[in-house]
Amino acid sequence: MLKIWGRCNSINVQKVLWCCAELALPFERIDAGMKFGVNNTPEYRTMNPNGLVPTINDDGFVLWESHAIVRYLARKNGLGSLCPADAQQHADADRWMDWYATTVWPNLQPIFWNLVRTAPEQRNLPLVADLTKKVAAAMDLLNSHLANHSYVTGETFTMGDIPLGCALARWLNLPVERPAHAHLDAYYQRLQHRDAYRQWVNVLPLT
Ligand SMILES: N[C@@H](CCC(=O)N[C@@H](CS)C(=O)NCC(=O)O)C(=O)O
Repeated sequence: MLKIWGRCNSINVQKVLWCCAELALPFERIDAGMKFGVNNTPEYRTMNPNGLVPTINDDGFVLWESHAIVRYLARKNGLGSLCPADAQQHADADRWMDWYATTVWPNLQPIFWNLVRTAPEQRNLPLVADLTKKVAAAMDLLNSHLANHSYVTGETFTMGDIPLGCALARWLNLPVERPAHAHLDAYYQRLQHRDAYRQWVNVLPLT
C-alpha cells in the first residue's frame, strides 16, 4: 500500500493527502516533521535527503517534492481527470502549480509563519505587511482569471487546483486585511463542497 510520511498540518503534506482522497487511493500515513521528528533520522534521510515532508513510498518507488508526488499520483491513477490527458490542458495545470510555487507561496509562507507559528513578540510585522500586499496582488490576478473559469484550468477540477486550494485555505483564514475578491471566494466555496478538501485541508486549524 502507498505510504506517506508527513504531519497533517503541513501544507505540502496536505496537497498529497487531498490528491489521494480525490483519487480514492488507500494509503498509510506516518506522522513525521516538527513535533513528531522522524524526518531527521538517518533512515528517513536515506529516502529524502532534504529531511522534509512529504515523502511517499509506492510499492518501492520513493518520491519527495509535493508537486512531483501530486503529478505522479494523478498521472498514475487519474489520467484524463485529475491529470489532464491533453498536452495543453496538462501544461495549463502545470502552469498554475508552478505559479503557486514561484509567486504565491514564497510570499504567503512568511506571513503564515509569522502569524501562526511565531510568538507574538518575535513577529516581523513590517515584513507581514509588505508581503500581504504582494499576495493580494497575486490573488487579484487569480480572482480575475476565475471570473471566467470554475477551476484554474477551466470547468473541471484538476491537479492544478491542489496547491492553490491549499494556499487559499491559509490566505483566507489568516488575520490580515484582504481586498474583496468575489470570484476567489466563490472558488473557495466550490472547493469546500469537495469531501476530500474538507477532510484534509480545510477543517484543520491553522496551527
Ligand atoms: N518543496 C518541498 C518543501 C517541503 C517542506 O518544506 N516541508 C516542510 C513542511 S510544509 C517540512 O518538512 N518542514 C520540516 C518539518 O515539518 O519538520 C515540497 O513541496 O515537498
